[in-house]
Amino acid sequence: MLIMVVSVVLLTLIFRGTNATSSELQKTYTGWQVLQVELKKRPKDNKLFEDFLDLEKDTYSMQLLGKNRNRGVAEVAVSPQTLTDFTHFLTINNITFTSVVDDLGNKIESTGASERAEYFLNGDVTFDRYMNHDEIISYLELLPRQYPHLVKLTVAGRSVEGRPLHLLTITSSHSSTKPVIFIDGGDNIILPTLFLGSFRCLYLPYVMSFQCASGIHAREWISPAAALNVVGHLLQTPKLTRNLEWKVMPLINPDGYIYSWTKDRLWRKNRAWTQSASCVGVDLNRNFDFHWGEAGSSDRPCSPEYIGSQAFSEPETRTLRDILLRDYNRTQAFVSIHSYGQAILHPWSYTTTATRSNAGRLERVGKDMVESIFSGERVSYIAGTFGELFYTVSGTSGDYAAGVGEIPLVYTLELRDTGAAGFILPKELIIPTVNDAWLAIEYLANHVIASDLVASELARSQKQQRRPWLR
Ligand code: 0X9
Ligand code: ZN
Repeated sequence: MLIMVVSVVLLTLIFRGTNATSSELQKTYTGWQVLQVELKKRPKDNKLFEDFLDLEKDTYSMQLLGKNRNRGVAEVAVSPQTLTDFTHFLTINNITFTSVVDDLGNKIESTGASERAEYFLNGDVTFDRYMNHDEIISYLELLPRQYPHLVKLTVAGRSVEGRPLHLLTITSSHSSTKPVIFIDGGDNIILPTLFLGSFRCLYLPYVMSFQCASGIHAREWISPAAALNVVGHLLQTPKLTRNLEWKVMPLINPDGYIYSWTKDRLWRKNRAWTQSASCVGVDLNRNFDFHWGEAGSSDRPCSPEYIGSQAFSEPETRTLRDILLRDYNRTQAFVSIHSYGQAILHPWSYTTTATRSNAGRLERVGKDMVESIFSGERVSYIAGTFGELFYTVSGTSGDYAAGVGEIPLVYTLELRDTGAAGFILPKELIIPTVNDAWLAIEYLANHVIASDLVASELARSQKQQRRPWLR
């Protein structure tokens, strides 16, 4: 019996192993075009176009790269075999389009190949080109040795293929004391205690947390680069590490990132096996348990926006969830970094009809972040909700952080560009683009620090009293 079980396990592993390597030649995109398609003002007038895309949601013949309601365009990559059908469909339906990339394969080869690592950086960092997975990890691993008092590196979980999911905790405030008012206990509280009416006013090692997650979508190579640049700046900005504890997950989807480097430059999802024998991967940004499986997501495993077999079916999203909820009572901000679209987005993404209770503040601070980017880099971003500006999507990390984590300041950064290069952002734009992210995050961090600590902490302790299980 034991021998039978062992053989079945071995056979499965061998099958999976060969399936994962030999059957997957590199996807070249030779002859694929990227078309920019004009969207109609009223969403319902785009139904025909959306239905067409939906039929082709298996990525073999077409892929929606981006859709921007605000600018009124969508970018679609189309295979040579489908091009005639698609352009015919657009023409007979009076939908205007232009070709923005005439051979995607060429573009990936010419810009993509030269952007890849020529040398292996041993623990160093560069923004002159994109860093591969191993380079990113060796940089992360050196940080706690170089900055032992500031940086802690932990493995917060494992990806589907077993790779470590790294979490950086950056703060210098381990021993600093800050005033906090709270009602009733909490296990991070130490003496001395002063009684103030019905409140106990404590001096305790307490610092607000700022969380940052990137690399959730494999093909958005600028995203982990932006997070590493933020880390680099933080290490040189004592004010921000003294007053905040930073939790940064620079590469949530390492399996997908590697796959995008080696097999398919436009790969978006993780590398989980699905119910479908031929389709791999769950869109991690559709797998969170908040309005899971609603608008803008798909229950078909071949779709790039596949939601997974159930909410939090993936180890990568479970890991991020646990980090989000662990610091529930003191996390002020959560930022997820994506590309592309040049936008600073706040919840909700799953709907355009509901408004979050602190929408006014989110909108104001979002606009200030846009201004901060413009004054530093002279490049225009837009601010608003994802649902309004782009399209509705559900099961995202941002909506979960806001809806379940109840984190006050939640933003998704969609970095450069607006579609001409899209995910294949040339290496010359890495430095200015990661600086956009830093300018926005630096502004937000200063805003968190300047906000009324006592008032916000009082509100959160009351909330925690109501929901003690969310500690
Ligand atoms: O569709 C997505 O998952 C994100 N856009 S992307 O082009 N990078 O794929 C945006 C999600 C926006 N919402 C939140 N994270 N809240
Ligand atoms: Zn993304």
